[in-house]
Amino acid sequence: MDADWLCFDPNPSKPAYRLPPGSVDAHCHVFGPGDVFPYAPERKYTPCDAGKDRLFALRDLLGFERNVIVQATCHGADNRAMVDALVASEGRARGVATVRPDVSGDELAELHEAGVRGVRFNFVRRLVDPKPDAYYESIVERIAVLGWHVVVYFEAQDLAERWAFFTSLPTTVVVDHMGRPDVRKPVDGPEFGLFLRLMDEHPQFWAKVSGAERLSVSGPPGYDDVLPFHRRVVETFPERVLFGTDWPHPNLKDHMPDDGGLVDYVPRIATTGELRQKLLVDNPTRLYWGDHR
Ligand code: 0GY
Repeated sequence: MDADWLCFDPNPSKPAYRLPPGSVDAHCHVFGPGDVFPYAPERKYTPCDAGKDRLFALRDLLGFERNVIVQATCHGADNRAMVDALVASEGRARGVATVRPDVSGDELAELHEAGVRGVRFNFVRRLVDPKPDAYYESIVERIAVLGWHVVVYFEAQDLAERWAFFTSLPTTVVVDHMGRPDVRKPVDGPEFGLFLRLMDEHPQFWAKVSGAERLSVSGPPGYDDVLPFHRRVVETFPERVLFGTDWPHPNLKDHMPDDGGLVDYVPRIATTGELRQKLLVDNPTRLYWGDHR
């Protein structure tokens, strides 16, 4: 089956901004190739093949040293493509997996050995059919003992409904793309205010200041409408933010970003060297390469 969204930019630019040594691209994916690692039958979209070799070439071009590879819904709970990339990275990538409650202890141990340090719960309705809370709670019981964290992906309008569940989680919780704010609304308004309150009142929450290309209405090259949201989170919670390219940008239908341009966006949201060191190096190193056992 052909991909039903745009393919990633095959010739991204080399960024003008030079990333600090040890920088981590903390949100990216590998897809397939589908003839080796088939896409999940229950998937809601079929991606372009975007394998590990392309990801590692992009890492080197952009100036990152490491990656966090996040399992996407098109591969379901079959983590083989991601694990294959982790092993091939020789310690330069960590992973976030999708597992089901019946995952065995041996499977979890193998994932840990390969470099997985978290599970992802996706609540975006166009991507998955969400399950009852008990489903996710039974997974958390299994992974918390490994020192893993939970990554959640949801849309801003669903945060109030999920608040009690999210804040009951006993692990660190990382929020993808800052909980997808509607950037046509004010950064000081009630919708984004609820997300900022979550981060403020619950210090176990972290945020990925990623997804400019998918949250923006004004679009490239500046993503000027997303910028104040990202900057607010970086400046308010500098110890609990991560940045990722989101390569290969699944489900974008209007434009594909230049990944070099996304790196050049970083100094605009993290405006001092100290903030950039935390965002790009110290925070992801602590969360993904620290000893959480
Ligand atoms: C992202 C965003 C999207 C897709 C997924 O798991 C996924 O399929 O996360 C999206 O469509 O917004 O971060 O990859």
